[in-house]
Amino acid sequence: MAADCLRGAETAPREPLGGCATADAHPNIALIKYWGKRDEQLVLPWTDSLSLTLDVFPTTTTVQVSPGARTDVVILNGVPAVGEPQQRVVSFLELVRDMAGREERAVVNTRNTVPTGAGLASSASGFAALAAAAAAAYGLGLDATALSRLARRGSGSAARSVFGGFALWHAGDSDLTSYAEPVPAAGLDPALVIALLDTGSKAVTSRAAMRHTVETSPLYRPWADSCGTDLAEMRAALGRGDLNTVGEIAERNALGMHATMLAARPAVRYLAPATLAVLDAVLRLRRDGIAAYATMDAGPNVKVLCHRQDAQRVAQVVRSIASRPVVVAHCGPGARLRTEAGRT
Ligand code: 2P0
Repeated sequence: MAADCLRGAETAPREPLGGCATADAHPNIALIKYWGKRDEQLVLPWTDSLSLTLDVFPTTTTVQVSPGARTDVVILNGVPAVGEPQQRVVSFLELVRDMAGREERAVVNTRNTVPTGAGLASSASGFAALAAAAAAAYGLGLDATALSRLARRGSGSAARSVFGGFALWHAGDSDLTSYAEPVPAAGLDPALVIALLDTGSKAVTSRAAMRHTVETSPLYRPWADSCGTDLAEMRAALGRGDLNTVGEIAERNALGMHATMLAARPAVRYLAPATLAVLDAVLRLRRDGIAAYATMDAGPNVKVLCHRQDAQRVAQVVRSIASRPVVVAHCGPGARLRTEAGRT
């Protein structure tokens, strides 16, 4: 793995930066999934999860504190946000203001290069970037662990995007004990081939779907219990740089998560016919001796984990099956503050 990937997030300096800060963050894809909260308010999950932060689809967010303004303004890709997306950002700013003992409203300007709400982790990069920028703009001096806790409050998976490379989010049982940290992975530098089968917004948000799954699926508890074993085995495999075992565990964990949804009442089904066609192609690649393993999130898109040197071959096969765009991603960095932009 590139040394960059092991570096923690570059976080806010202790001195306030004069009320404006810009941060960049990347999405992460979970290899051991987070699916289900024990506490909705604090965003505490039932299970630990483990992810790989990517080097594609960054989010860049600027937070400008506006003394005298009566409301927060949220601009998403150049358009003022309204409704739930706006409310989530405003609630998050309230949290930051409470922590900072401040009251001024802010202008939040976000550029998201990942399709929003398509199961491609836009909320992970989005809230990791917002947490880093807002914490700096309001003068909070947070270390990487505290920043991960804060990002978690915006969106659970954002706790992991604070870090580059592989990150483990400890479920914990309180605000203090629920945060992510980097995980070493001896020499592993894999690729993730992303099949963009459908980049439209999903019909059911992951937040609503995971709540419904926890409440109604008889398979939820057995899957959550299996995550402990999956995590222990995956950490061991990462420690010895064993991509085959990492991939096998990631694939079974993702299929198990989707099984919990399919067994929910009524079922939640994110997987589409094209998803299954790519899963078949992944099986064929394995039969041909290529280490390729699939994972899917709250959407039909498939991410195929493989060795860096096999990525183009895998991408070619996936593209020919799906006739849809394919993006090859690698290990990416944690959330970073652009300090020079912050000194206003
Ligand atoms: C994950 N996903 O571990 C799992 C796998 C989707 C499937 O984290 O409610 O947007 O904001 O905490 O983080 C998507 O859930 O949910 C997610 P909230 P989030 O990546």
